[in-house]
This record gives sequence, C-alpha cells and structure tokens, in this order.
Amino acid sequence: MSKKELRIGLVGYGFMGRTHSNAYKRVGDFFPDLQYRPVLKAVSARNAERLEAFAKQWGYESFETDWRKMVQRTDIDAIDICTPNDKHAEIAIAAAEAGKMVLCEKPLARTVAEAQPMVDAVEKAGVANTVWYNYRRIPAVTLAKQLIDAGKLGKIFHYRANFLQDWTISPELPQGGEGLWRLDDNAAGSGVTGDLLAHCIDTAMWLNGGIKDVSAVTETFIKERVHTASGKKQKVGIDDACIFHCHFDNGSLGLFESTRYARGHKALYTFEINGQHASIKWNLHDLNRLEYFDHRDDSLERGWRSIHVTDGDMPYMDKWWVPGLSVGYEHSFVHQMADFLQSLEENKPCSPTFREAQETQKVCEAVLASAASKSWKETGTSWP
Ligand code: 4PW
Repeated sequence: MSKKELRIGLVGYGFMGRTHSNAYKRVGDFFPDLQYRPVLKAVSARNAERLEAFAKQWGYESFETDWRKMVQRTDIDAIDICTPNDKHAEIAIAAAEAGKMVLCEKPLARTVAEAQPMVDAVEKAGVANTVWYNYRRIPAVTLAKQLIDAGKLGKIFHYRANFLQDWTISPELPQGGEGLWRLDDNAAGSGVTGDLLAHCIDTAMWLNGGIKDVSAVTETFIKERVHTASGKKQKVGIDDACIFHCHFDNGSLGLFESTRYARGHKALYTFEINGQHASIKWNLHDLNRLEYFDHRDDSLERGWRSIHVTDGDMPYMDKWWVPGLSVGYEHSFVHQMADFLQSLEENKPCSPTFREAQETQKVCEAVLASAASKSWKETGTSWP
C-alpha cells in the first residue's frame, strides 16, 4: 500500500515538541495499517542554534526561525502548535487561513474569548483540527470510557479527580521565560486551572458528560516572584492551587483538586467514578491499571479488581508488545496521532476538536470566575 504523506510543520521545540515529535516518528511503525504517514517537514522557533540542533536530532528536514514563513509553505499540510499558550491563537488562525490542518497543545487558549476565533477559523476553513488532551488515549483511561459507555457503572453519582505536582514550592523560582512560562499568567492565562485541571475537565466531560455549574476556591501561595525578562519582582497572577466542586448535566456531583504545592507528588493525576452498580479508579503513576469494583459480583468474591490493561483485546494494546508488558506516558501521544490519521482516512473529526476543547475552556473560565467572585457560576457548556 503506498502511503499518503502528512507533512508536519511543528512550532516550538520544548517538552511538548518532543512528545509530539516522538509520536510522529513512532506511529507508522506501530500502526502500519494507517494510510497516512507523518513526514517531519519543518520545525520553527526563534533560537536558530537550538532550533537547528533540535531539527537534526529529531530528523526534521528543515527549520524556520519565523513560524509565519512555515505556515505559508506549500510543502506543509499540518501545523502543530507547541508554544506557550499566548501564541496559540495567532498561529492557529494563520494556519487555518492558509488552509493547513491545525493540531494544538492544550489548553486551546488562555481564555474563552481568545479561543473562539480559533474555533471559527478552523471551521470556516474546513480544516482538520484536534487538541492534544493526551490522557484520554492512555489504554486504561480509554477502557474506563468503554466500561461507562457499556453501562457497567449504571447511573453515575460521583466524579472525583486530582492533579498534584510539587515543582513550584520554592519562592526562588522565577516566573516567565523558557520552561517557566507556566508561572507567568500573561503567557499561560492561568496556573493549575488551565495547565492541569484542564486535563481533568476534558477527561471528566468525555467520560461523564457536560459540567453545568461550578463553585471554586483558588490560592496563590507565593505572591511575588522575579520575572525572568525584567529581572524584577512582580506580582504572581497565576493560581497555585484550585479546588472546585460542580454539578454534571447527568445529575452527578464532581470534586476536583489541583496544586503545584503537594510535596512528594510530581504528576499525580487520579480519578474515581462511583456509579450505582460499580466504581472505577485510575492514577497516572500506575497508568496501566484500572481499578474496578462491581457490586453485582458474588458477595463472597466481591472486591476491587485490579485490571492490568495490557492484553491485546484492550484499547490500543494489540499494537504494542505481548500481554503483561506495559506502555507509558509517551504512548498516549502516539495513540492520539494514530486516531488523528485514522480520522483523516475516514473524513471524520478527531476528538477533542477545537470546538470540544472550547467547552473545557468554558469550564476553566467559570472555575476562575467562581473563585474570584466567591459564588457559583454556570459554565454555559454544551457537551453533546
Ligand atoms: O499538560 C501538562 C503540563 O503542562 C502535563 O500533562 C503535565 O503537567 C506534565 O507537564 C505539565
């Protein structure tokens, strides 16, 4: 079978640039039946020296220090945005207007208002688009979706999620600049809400439907930090921690917590869902396992089952090793790319599209507004 090329232009070479590049390189080897094959055509960033080194290391054919040039190139089909959040909108809109497919790292933008023209641009141009909410594509998380959709849990009462880290506790850490833009509200839009809870919200709505309203508290533990660009102390504008509870459209209650001040936790994303018949729980530190409790089991044998999601009949696992052998964080990106390529073949949207990611953006915004006003806020989401 001769393959169709999907010529990629990547913007940004940080941590996310590497996760996506790895996905482009791996997907064809492990999903050989796909008709499309990503080609690493060009990468763009401002620092020419480091850019060239990145391009060489990952095998990009060329590089551009101006992303605008890359967007206009006729030998590129898809623009993948891995920049800080404040650049997403400008690049995505220009790419869509140039007729390119657009893939964007999460969160879609800093605010709902900033994201809306992005949604409009990809839809007006009719170009394929997706947002890299990668955790959906961890096999155990996809299995959770299958169990819920099959009705195993019955009516859902509770959805609980945490995303805990501890990397910003030091007051000496500056805000802004490479690797630290997540601490700068200008570049990031918000703190843990947009960076970490956005993942929890995306997974939650995918598994359990729309979120109707929210009540939140946020805290900024360190009020001032040196700004990398100016070298001066400036007010910190991000939320260091955020806790919110909510009503889902299906009547269940949600409880979410995220912080970068949970000493000992590096990237502990967990969720638990309690239904009428059964419960499931999952955590990123043991990502190949799905815990499942079914009240309908015989009472003498009833208890939490620890499902090791590695067998070939489990989501994505027929593509990897043999039963018992695990996959990791990086595979979630390979799976998202495989799903994107599959969606191109089938001429279908690849979820989450920009429009779906905008719904997550609405919840994040309602969470921040609720914390600021100390009141409940409707999210205004319309989850299908
Ligand atoms: O998107 C998130 C990042 O911004 C990630 O999933 C984890 O937290 C790893 O880095 C940050």
